[in-house]
Amino acid sequence: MKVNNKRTLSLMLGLVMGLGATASAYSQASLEDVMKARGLTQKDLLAAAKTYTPTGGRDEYLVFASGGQSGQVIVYGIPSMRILKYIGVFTPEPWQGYGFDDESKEVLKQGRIQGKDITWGDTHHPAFSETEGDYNGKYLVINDKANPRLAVIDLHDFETKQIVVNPFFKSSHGGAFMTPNSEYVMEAAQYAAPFSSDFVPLSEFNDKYRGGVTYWKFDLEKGRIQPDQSFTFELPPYSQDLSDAGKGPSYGWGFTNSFCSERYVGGIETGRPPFEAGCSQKDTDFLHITNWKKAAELVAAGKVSKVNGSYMIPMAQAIKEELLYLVPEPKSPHGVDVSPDGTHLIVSGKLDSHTWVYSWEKIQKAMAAKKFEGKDPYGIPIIALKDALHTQVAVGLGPLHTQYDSKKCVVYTSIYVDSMVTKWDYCEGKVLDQLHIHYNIGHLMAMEGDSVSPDGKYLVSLNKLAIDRFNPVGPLHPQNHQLIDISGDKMQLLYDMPLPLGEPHYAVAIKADKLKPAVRYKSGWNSRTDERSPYRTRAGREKTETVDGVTHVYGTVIRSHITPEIIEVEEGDTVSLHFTNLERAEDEVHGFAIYGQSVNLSIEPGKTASYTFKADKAGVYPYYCTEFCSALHLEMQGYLLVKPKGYVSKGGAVEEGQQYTKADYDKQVKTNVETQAVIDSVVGFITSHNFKDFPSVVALVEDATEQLGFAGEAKKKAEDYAAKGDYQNATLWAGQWWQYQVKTADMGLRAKTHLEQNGAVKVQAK
Ligand code: CUK
Ligand code: CUA
Repeated sequence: MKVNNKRTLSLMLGLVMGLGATASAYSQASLEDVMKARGLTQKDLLAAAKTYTPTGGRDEYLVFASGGQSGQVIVYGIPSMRILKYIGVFTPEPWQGYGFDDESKEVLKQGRIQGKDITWGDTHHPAFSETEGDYNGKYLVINDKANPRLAVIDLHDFETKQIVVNPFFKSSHGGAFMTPNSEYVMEAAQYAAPFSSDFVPLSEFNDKYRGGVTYWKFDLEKGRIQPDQSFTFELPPYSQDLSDAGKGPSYGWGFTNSFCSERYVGGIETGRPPFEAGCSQKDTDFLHITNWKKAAELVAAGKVSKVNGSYMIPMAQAIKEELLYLVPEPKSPHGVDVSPDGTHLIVSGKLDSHTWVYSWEKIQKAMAAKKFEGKDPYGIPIIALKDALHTQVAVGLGPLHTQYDSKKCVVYTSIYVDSMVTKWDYCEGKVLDQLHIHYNIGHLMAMEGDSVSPDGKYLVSLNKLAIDRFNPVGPLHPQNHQLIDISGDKMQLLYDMPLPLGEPHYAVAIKADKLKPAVRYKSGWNSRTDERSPYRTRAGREKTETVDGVTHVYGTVIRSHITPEIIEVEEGDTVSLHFTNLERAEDEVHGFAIYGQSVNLSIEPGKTASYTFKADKAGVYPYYCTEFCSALHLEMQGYLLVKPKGYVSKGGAVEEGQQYTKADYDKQVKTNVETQAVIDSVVGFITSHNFKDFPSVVALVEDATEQLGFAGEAKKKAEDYAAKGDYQNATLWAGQWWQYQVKTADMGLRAKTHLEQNGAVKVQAK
């Protein structure tokens, strides 16, 4: 340990004297040499220059992408395509402690289906909360297709706060889609099923199986879905697919696609033609148009009944109240995308080579005139195609989804079968450009593309296959997100990003400066409920308390110790550990893991995280911090001692490994005095510069000052023991005093380096 001390100190001194700032040895090779050696073209170089982000640089946009089968959300930057975070949503994720601490287990518990834990999700469509049709940067909602659920992520800390389960559906794909003021989140069913959880034979498919679209009430203030104010439209057993909410003139309405309006039920094993044959017979399927605004008024007026404990509008009522209409749409449609001004809708049929542009004005006229071509088998009025269509454009084979540019009338459609993006003009109905991608594009996504004011600039192609794009890693290939520059007339492919997680379905991108994520929590915070935790513990108030047979440990973590360090319980006890991170410093997270338990806590500054378990076997269980948080991180440890029932202590104190003398104490004090000189010189440097102009340096200085305060407390203890001649305790406390000095110096040096590298200037000494 003494050797270690010296090394750390000399390193610090070196840094102070500027020895650590070595001149960067740039490669002597010229750009031409590198291009030649790596076989790069001018075009490659241009693409690289458009995406390359130097160290410390930030991205202009942040993307929130569905993590597909991982049940997570992936956050990355544009144009760098650097991955910043995987957010645990429907699936436990140990790094974040998600699904391991008591607090987040409560969130996952909300997502139980018929009492069963579901520990994964098939995430498809993320949506930002909106204000007047623009992303407000507050919340993100995403669906789970496999189990019809939605999750709410707070963008203040990028954590999942809520999961809701659809009270009617057995799967859901057409969510999440936000209405323009986040009034509601749309979630449409996919595979028709009975609304009850009962067995219903397929022979009753037409009568008892149902589709639907749920409008989940969203409270933008609280950032939570309110199930008790949400309502569902009962829809025919057509397989509802994607949705989109109207805006501008179409505000108050929602649009939902469907496929398999043939209502075909397969049965390949009994010789019946498969689903795929029966579901693609008709030339058209149905676009469902629902009036959520009027429906909400009916709910508020008490005119809608509850089924399964939730408001449900039966088809007959929706027809009678003029809330529900159908319009034919191209064969096996997939995406429905409302234009930013809300005047047009673009629908693509996977089995048609055209995109169909609908005019909301025409649709409204037909509705007002009650001009219908007939009714579907459930009595829903059908508006004739000619009374709704603006134009059809041949864009390529297998069009899926459409994104709107910032330029008026310009859109981009993903072409699945032909593996390309078609840029076209929906006002004029003509193709403008086409770009091949690799391979089989699904969704595509433009910057702020779902808002009323898209930014254009970049497009991401979310591909279904990667095939030969990357180094082979076995039969399961990474996914491929391709970045495309759409700022010019011609689209330019810039970058391939492999994502080794789940299938990319949809993604949304927001201007990075709209997000204002926190650096720390308010002290003692339950981050999942966003309330002060009842287990919040302040420095010096750590305690153990048994309430109703549960041993509660109110602990704290701060560099570099866990309080308490020894926990003693008896075999069979239920133990509930609660740790509050006392740090205020940015990025000073502590973890917590314990032998023989499936737990990792991620305790960010200010957070209180808990872990409750039964200590069912006597034994010794070491625990430790799982984040390399400081030079003394490895020493951030402790023991849980589970004593056998009825164990009687034989007495005796904790054994001392090493005995210390006055000489040891004096030596430690000498080190501390030298370290203080280092600290003073760093402080001198910082205070003689305009450090207050650098917010991150101000934060570091605050942290350093706090650590130095702790050093002072330890110094006092050391000196008191020395005065009493107790050199054992005096030396140990002097060591602790030095630990706090090291942390202070660490912060101080980081601040000094930042000032040096960012052009801080000398100021007049006061
Ligand atoms: S989806 Cu269209 S390609 Cu929106 Cu679930 Cu995957
Ligand atoms: Cu805290 Cu390592």
